[in-house]
Amino acid sequence: MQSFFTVRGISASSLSKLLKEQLNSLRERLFPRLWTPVSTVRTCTSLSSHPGAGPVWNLGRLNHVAIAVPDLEKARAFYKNVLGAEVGEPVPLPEHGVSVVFVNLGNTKMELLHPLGSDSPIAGFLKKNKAGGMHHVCIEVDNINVAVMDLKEKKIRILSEEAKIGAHGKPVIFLHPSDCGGVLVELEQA
Ligand SMILES: [Co+2]
Repeated sequence: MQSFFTVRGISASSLSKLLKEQLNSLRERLFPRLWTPVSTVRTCTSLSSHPGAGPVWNLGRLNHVAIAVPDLEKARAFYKNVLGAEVGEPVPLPEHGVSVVFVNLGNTKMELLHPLGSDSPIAGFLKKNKAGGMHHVCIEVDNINVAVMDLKEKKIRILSEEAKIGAHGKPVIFLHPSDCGGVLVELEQA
């Protein structure tokens, strides 16, 4: 639609086009690296398969951050009494070789892990990190089996052949830290 409003002989539509072009070139100069399309971002709103594109999986919420601690009671007391967090009792999980204290943070939780039994997966970690340290982060996925297939295809190393039942009774996998920016990443079926 043609506008009759003009500024010094320039119509409103060409003025707005001119301004838009100026703004875009300014934006490209100021934020060259941010000036990329965001269409590749996947969210959990679409849980179905995309026809023709093969099965898909989506990353969801941060489920927990796991911290390996050399002294579970001391770590529990720190989060409870010093930081004032909502902290549970220690829970022995012999099938996973750990005792766990859950720290509830509202939007996510932390898990304080301490070795249990002779074959604990975090004993070696504590040997290398005497004061303890961040052991892994756990992110939810909507379809863990499809995630496994897709990640294998993308040459991301997975620490088990297939998903196993994790500490919350749900299937989990662990991705090799060297393929994930130096952090052990656990994916858990939501
Ligand atoms: Co975990």
